[in-house]
Amino acid sequence: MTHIAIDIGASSGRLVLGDLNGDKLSIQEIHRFSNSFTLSDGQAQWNVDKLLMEILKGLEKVKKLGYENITIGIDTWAVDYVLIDQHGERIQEAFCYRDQRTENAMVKMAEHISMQAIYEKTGIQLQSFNTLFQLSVEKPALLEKAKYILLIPDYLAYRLTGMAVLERTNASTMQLFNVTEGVFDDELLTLIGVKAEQFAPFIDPGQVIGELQYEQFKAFDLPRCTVIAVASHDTASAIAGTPSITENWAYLSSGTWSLLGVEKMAPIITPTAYRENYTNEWGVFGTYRFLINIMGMWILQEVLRNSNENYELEQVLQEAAEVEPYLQFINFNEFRFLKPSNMIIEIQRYCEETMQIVPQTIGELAACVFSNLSIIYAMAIEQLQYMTRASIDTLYIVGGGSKNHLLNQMTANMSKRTVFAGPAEATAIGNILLQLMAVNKVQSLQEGRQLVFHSFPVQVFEPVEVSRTDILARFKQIMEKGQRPA
Ligand code: ADP
Ligand code: LRH
Repeated sequence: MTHIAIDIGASSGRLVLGDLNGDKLSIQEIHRFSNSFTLSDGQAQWNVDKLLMEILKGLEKVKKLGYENITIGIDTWAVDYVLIDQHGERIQEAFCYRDQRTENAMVKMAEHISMQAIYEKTGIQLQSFNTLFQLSVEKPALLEKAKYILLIPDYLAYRLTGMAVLERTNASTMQLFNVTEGVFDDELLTLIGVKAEQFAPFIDPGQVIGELQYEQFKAFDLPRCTVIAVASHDTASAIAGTPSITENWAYLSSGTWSLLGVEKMAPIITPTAYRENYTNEWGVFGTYRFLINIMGMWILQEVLRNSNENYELEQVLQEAAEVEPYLQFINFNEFRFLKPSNMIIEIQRYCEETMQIVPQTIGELAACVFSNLSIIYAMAIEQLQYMTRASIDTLYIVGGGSKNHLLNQMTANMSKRTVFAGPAEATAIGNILLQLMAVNKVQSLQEGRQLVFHSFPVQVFEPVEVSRTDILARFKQIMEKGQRPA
């Protein structure tokens, strides 16, 4: 049996074949495609039909390679959803979490319930884009028509199998569950006018969702395909696929977002965690991901897009390395960076407003992004140590951003921690691990992580001395003047 991970992030998607040979796991990328939200009438939406088409194209390639019998698992970004009517049709296009419709949603909801009360119930960070807030601004007539509210990976699995499920790791990001009891919170559901029956039944990673419905896709030459529930939240898959073999570790899943945190067996819900906006997302096997969302490579992606040049990343990194770092201090977690109309202009405006040197060239802009991300990462590690009362010695960076050797070194320096970087495809690997566990080829998460460590190159970055105290002090000064976080 062959296992294929379908891993779709906000910037790209891929079908990856995983092959377990003895005590070595190898992966082969079969199909890759770009992804981004589109703006239609100013609304940011995902093209979910295109995503389904890319999955089918990828599965055709799998068949062409001679694989007749496969399992697949699907993971994507969290919080976004599709409304399905009683005929199984999509009621409207899927909104992207960056759409401006939720800009005032938290303020409006605060008229009925305090944000702290929501946090204490759910353990989930307060972000205007969480499903809770997205549903709160949805038109009531549309919500009433919805038989099912399906998160994106569940929706894609539904299109392939006809089976509606709510995969558990992604479910918590909706901010609709009581964190300790794991059941829907009635007060929150009532506030947004949604019923618990409008969500499909829970499914845990490792369980079978269903068989691919061949008759629906006759135009494609597809292999026999069982769809298995994996950790369908990409971040949950990434952390499952992190090669953490040391004690006292933190992770940084570095893609469009930077998700920095620790794995815990119980949630941490304290006034500090609330104030600093740390979340307790449900992970695999009863774990919690206690982490913070940091505006990660999104900033660089947008700088590159707005530059209108076709820069190679390697070239950008080289130019950034030649620029003096830590010349500007910017809190990229401010709301203004969630979806500015032009990221370059937004950065430059911020620098003008705060009377700092304005970055101009692509190298200067990238150095500015990496400098500040490394500071934000370092600060998050200190906060995590404080809140968990446990020391953190090592940072595992996974995801596409782990290929950024310049930022890896800056992060090691600023955090004064050893950084292990890679694999870049940890999310797809975590997805495959859950499939391997479903068929009993891997017995535990720990065994899976050992397997990843021994199978894929991991690069080590040791910290070197920088004027860290001064840099952190200057960043904190800027932060105090700043806007509310995203
Ligand atoms: P997502 O899953 O959110 O779409 P990925 O994990 O695919 O994100 O990571 C995408 C990011 O990885 C890019 O925005 C880029 O910054 C970074 N990246 C990819 N390849 C490289 C590379 N060769 N060097 C440095 N950074 C890279
Ligand atoms: C990363 C991610 C993250 C969520 C965000 C919406 O891709 O899933 O964990 O907070 O997208």
